[in-house]
Amino acid sequence: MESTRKQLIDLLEKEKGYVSGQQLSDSLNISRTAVWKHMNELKKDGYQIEAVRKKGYKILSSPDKISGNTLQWGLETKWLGQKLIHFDQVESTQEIGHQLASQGKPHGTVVIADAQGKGRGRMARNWHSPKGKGIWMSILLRPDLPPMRAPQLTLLAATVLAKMVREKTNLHPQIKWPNDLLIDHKKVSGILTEMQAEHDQIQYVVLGIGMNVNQQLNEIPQDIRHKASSLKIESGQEWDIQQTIQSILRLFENTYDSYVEQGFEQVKKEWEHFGYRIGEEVTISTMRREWQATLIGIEPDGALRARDKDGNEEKLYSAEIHW
Ligand code: BT5
Repeated sequence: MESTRKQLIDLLEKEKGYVSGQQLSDSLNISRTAVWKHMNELKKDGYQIEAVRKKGYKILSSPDKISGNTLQWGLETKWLGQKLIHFDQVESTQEIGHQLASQGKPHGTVVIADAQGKGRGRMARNWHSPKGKGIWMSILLRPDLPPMRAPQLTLLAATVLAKMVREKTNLHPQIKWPNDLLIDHKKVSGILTEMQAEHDQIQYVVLGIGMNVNQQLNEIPQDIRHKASSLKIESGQEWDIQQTIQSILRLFENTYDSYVEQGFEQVKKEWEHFGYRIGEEVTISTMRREWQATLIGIEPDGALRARDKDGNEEKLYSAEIHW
């Protein structure tokens, strides 16, 4: 169901001139007072609206900054992001995700921040999250799955990001196992899946997505400039962050729903389509060792299969790939 405010914005944006309060109230089947109240809410969220007696309302400009409301108005999802919390600045949306989970917030709750002070990657690595330049968001999921299937959610999220980029550009996104989205060999996005489990059941998952969107090259920290990039750098154009978030959430919901209904097989196929260096020789390292191997693909459970030069095959659940 589209929200009334979203419909109001659509009506006002369709008309180049003024739309009378009566016309809006007729089209939306709400009272004139309700129209007026909605207008005030829109103004609070940064819309500049002109109201002229006997003519009606007109949008002068849309907000240049996102908010929980503006994000939700264009959201075409059934459950994902129906509860959505937006912050200007947090330490890490992952932390907030865990807090919300322990407060019992529902499956599909989304936390988004314009900036993170202590964005984190895997193994307590740092994730650079400058203000207004990217998507820093965490999704709270309560899947009815055993803990061993949690890594599949990371792979699922990576295919969603790759599909979003493919949908909107001519670029060729690739996924480096397990959690990096690359464009032209550079990391544009990373995923961090953290889970709380008890017995043989996942209690909840906080799935973090960090995506560099509008950074220019000089806005990427120097120490990672050789291996990191943004959608803007790769596509040569500025992106609408709000629409990009909405597209990711829509694709995520669709992909997740079919994963729950039909299992991992389709995600596996999509992942392998985008898989980076599959069939090629790479260097793999774990805490204990480093070796050369050919990447074969992913297993039905999401593990990476690799073959060393003696022909021994191994399933990997956690490792770093280098080349
Ligand atoms: C990841 O870790 O790639 C997972 C990143 C998840 C970030 C999201 S943002 C929303 C949510 N809230 C959080 O606090 N985190 C999640 P990993 O594979 O360990 O990669 C980390 C490494 O990527 C760092 O050690 C750097 O080398 C590099 N890196 C840091 N910031 C980057 C950036 N903005 N873009 C590309 N690479 C980056």
